Amino acid sequence: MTTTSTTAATSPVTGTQALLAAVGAGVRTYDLGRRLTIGMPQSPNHPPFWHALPRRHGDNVRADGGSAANDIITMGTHVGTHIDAFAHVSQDGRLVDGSDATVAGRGGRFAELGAHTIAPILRRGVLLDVPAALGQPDGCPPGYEITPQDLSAAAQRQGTPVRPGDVVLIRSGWGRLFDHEDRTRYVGHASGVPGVGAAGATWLADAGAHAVGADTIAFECLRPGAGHSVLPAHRVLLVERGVYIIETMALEELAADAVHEFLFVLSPLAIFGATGSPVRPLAVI
Ligand code: UVW
Repeated sequence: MTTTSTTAATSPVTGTQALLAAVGAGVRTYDLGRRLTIGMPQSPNHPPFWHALPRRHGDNVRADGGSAANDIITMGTHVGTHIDAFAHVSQDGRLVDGSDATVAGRGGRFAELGAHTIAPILRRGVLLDVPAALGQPDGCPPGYEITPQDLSAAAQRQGTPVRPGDVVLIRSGWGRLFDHEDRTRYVGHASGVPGVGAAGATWLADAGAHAVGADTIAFECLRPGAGHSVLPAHRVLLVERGVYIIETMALEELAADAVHEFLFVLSPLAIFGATGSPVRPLAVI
């Protein structure tokens, strides 16, 4: 196919060809989503993941010998790797747009702030490897509050400044515990969990992040014994600044390969009025 020089830069066909050429040339994709399994670590705030196979092969065998199995899942929308919609958190009865959260409902404000309103995300992604910046490759200590200085040091060390519109993923190193045989370790109620606090969240919002994510269950710093009772970064990001939060991400592979900048891809389920959506984000390089 030929294209004129005036249309080459903007033609959708040419753009598609360039993308296909890139795929053919071997782009690499990192899966940033956790596998969904019964009993996986999750917040006790949310209904657990459950998966059953009500119809098994052989239950209904067609005349030609074929049969189909099918399954059913139940889960909270904030279980496994997921994105928080702006409907998820209110402060003093107000949602991000200032509306009254107490009159919200599936036909009310959640119609405007639910998971279905999160547009598919295709943006520059930056991984801020905080343990690497701190010189603690095993990960941040339990309950450690990641400071704005830590975030800035990570960005500077890697040469990947955060730009307006970015998706910023924060590696704390805690993700290594997701598959630990003691499922309570990752949840970290007793030990605390590392993450940003209000100051780090403000730094991310000031940098212009469109969305932020982390390898932990609640994105933010959880103090030992405090559980999920106080979540200041959620207030800053979801209520005050309008920044989406992605939780329980798999970031170890990116960090192991020192991939700090990538194309970030995420498409939430368009669950009408939902406060969040399970997702399987990708990093493409
Ligand atoms: C947790 O599950 C702790 O986080 P969120 O409710 O914000 O999704």
